[in-house]
Amino acid sequence: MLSEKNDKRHKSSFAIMHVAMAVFILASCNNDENKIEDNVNEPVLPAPQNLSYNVIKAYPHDTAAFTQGLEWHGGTLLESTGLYGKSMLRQLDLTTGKPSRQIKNDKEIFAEGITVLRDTVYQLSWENHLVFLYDAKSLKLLGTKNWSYQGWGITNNGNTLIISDGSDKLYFVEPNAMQVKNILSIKDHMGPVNNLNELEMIEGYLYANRWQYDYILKIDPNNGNVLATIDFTDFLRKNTQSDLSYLSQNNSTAQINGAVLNGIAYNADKKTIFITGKLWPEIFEIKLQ
Ligand SMILES: [Ca+2]
Repeated sequence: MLSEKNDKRHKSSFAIMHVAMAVFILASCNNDENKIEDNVNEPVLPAPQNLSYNVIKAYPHDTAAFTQGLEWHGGTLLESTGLYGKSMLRQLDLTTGKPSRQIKNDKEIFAEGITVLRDTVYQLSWENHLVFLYDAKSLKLLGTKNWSYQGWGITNNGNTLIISDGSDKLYFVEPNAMQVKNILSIKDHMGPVNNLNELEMIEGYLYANRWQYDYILKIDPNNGNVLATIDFTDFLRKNTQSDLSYLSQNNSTAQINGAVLNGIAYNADKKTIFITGKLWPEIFEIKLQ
């Protein structure tokens, strides 16, 4: 796309450039950004909106869980946790925060995001280039599939898996052959948005954690434009009932830095969203306003 745009620019005459500049000035004056896009072929996105929310409830969360994926399925939460030797798929008991069932990955696997598509749980791994498939009811391992890129976050739109790899790209993937059908570049008014991590499809829009940023992005799945952000700055400290001193013990900066916002799961029946972070003491249920 970029080279195509550049070619077009090189072919432009001075006359066209002058017209384009005049249109740009006019468009700037009346603040109509769509007009800029139409006339100079240089998309200018509006800054994302800020979506507000209410916190409905807090549930206990295992402070050892390095949360990489969260999914609401069958009336409960499924969680995938990372780190070598500690990676697992678990079904959570929301009243205690403890797993009611857990399936450990082999110690050389660093697990990442999960999603449920047609009663199959797909669990990514970070750099192992493997996707693990489980029966969503029994959590029995069904097999593995190969994946060419890093695995960070995963969701689906009912037919197609949607996978992040830590870049600004989202991969739309046919689940049987794990064949990439489309690659979407995610961008906002400042340019490409990288570090895309845990994902969730909510009412036709993609929501994404961005690694080491305290907000969730709302993305248009048709063009990759960031439409809105949901601000979680200082969210845990403001909303927790727990003592957070364990996150700063032994001068463990790695632990501090690791305990980032990650985990989005949508309960379509209640239209609420579960959010948490790595090593967080709670999972929070929120509702967008
Ligand atoms: Ca999710």
